[in-house]
Amino acid sequence: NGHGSLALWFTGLSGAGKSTLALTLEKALHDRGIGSYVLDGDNIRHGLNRDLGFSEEDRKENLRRIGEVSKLFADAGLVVLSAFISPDEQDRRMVRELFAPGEFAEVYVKCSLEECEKRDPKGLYKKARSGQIRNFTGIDAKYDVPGSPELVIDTERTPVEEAVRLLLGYLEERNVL
Ligand code: GGZ
Repeated sequence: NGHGSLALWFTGLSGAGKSTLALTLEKALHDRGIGSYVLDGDNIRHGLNRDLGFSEEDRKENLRRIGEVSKLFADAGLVVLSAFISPDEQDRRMVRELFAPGEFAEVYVKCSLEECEKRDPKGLYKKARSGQIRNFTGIDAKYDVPGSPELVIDTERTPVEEAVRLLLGYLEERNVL
């Protein structure tokens, strides 16, 4: 691999810590002189994918486009850190298949629904429980737990600094660093 050219795909429930991990890793990579870029709901769903909602079909199209964009960033030599719920195992496989085997790794950001609901940083679980939001992942929309992710980070037990060390160790193993 040499350097760059890898997509790390973070999957997990809303509030599990995907974006936090990706953004903290991005800083650590920058400190090591490695170029990376974070894609998440905040920079994709308000722009490129503003036409998409949260039906199964829209989530699939959301992830298909993000997969293609992730590939472009990886081809440009960056470590791309894509942080999306990506609840459907088949959709995640579709994204994986866009990449060469050595260019993609799935990171399951593991956190119980109970804890995510307790964190509820944007108050969305509360709205989902009260019926103000429909099709909310974990409440009235499914999340397929990844069957064979390359990495699992349990954010209920692992502080973010330690999680970043694990991720850097993994990137070293994959000869990205
Ligand atoms: C799940 C939703 C929903 C519904 C709005 N279900 O924690 P957040 O707020 O900041 O991130 C979540 C984001 C999920 O978008 P993704 O593109 O990652 O989802 S997917 O991969 O399934 O396409 C959440 C917010 O959008 N959000 N409505 N109904 N999350």
